[in-house]
Amino acid sequence: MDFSLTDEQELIRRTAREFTDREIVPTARDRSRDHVFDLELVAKLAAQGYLGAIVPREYGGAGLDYRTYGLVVEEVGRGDSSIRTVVSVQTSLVCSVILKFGTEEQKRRYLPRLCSGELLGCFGLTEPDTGSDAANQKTRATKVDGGWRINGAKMWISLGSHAGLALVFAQTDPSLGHRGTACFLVDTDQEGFRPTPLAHKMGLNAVDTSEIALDDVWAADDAVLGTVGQGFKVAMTALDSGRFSVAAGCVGVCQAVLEESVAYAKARVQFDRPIASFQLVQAMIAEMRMRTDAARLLVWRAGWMKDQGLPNTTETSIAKLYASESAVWCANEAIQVHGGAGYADDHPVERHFRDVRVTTLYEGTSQIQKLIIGRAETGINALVPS
Ligand code: COS
Repeated sequence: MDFSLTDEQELIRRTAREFTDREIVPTARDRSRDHVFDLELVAKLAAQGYLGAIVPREYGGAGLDYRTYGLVVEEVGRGDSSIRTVVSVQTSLVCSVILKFGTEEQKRRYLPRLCSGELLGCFGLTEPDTGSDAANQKTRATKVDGGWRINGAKMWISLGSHAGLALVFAQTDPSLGHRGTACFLVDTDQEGFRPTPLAHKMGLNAVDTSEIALDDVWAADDAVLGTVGQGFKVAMTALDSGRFSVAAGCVGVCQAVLEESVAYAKARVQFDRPIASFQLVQAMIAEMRMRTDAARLLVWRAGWMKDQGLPNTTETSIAKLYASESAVWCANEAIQVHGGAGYADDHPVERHFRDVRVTTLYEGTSQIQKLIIGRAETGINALVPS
């Protein structure tokens, strides 16, 4: 693997860095304070080509490879994990699987509008009683003339109240287990699709997270993504891309809190010296730097493997596990460097800490990532009773 970036990658990275510093960072505190999901900012992300970045140009995307997509996501994540979540959901959880499993007609109908930001998408897998055990969908899809009726509920759905298109995973035949699951491309503009934004989250205040009631929701036969029975595979494929994107965003958080900590430690004077001159402060900064570098290299490896077309589920889980745990660790440590000042939102480290906490939970908890990695190493599925 070549660690150097091409001139084009350097340019895309620098452009994303400048965009983040100009459009995202200055408003991040207020959007978090006021719980504002800024749709104008989302339109700017789309104009930059960051929604659907990996979608080929013929479908309206930017046609980036995964390594380059990861650079963009890192930069956006350095500014604001709420806004990075929009990029990750739209690009990885929604566009990537329409691209992979969609019919030509489905791709032409949805991808250009998703990439342009005209349409937002959401990913309806998690349910009130179905989290890690994603194969155990309680939402039911019943076959009727010309299509399907879907009943159930979804939980913790990013963009759920703003999406015009929802990928809804539902069980069509419980006797088939995960092989009975289907993924439906659901038009949210119907009475039975009822999202409610979740209030009182710890972080990610500047992006919508909703629960969704599904009451006789309609999906026509041609709204099945992939085949009936292929839904679980669609979900896992989406998560292979989504976990990569979360990991890249977490590298951005590591970088942000490292930079904030260094700047603060050099400016803050105690005992007549900048606190950056104290060995115990330097030890914290050194470990933050080490984790940031290691997380970034794991993300680059996973991206490189995706671009080579190599199997990469394990390496993606390793990147997601390490980058998310490191981002939580680094953000916590950055607050320690800031002392009392880090406990209020005058400094971004407070927001990064609250926002990044969810990354060891969503798109597969750290425990699930360990089971995926452990299974790959041992050949034993710890989730199946022996
Ligand atoms: N890509 C494509 N297919 C995959 C896959 C992947 N990464 N991982 C598994 N599959 C397929 C398997 O090949 C298998 O296919 P067959 O039906 O042909 O046999 C099927 O999916 C079932 O796989 P497996 O037996 O590994 O499923 P498990 O029920 O053991 O579940 C875990 C595996 C735990 C890894 C999965 O349920 C999971 O990721 N859970 C966490 C869910 C999650 O991240 N939720 C957050 C939602 S977004 S906020």
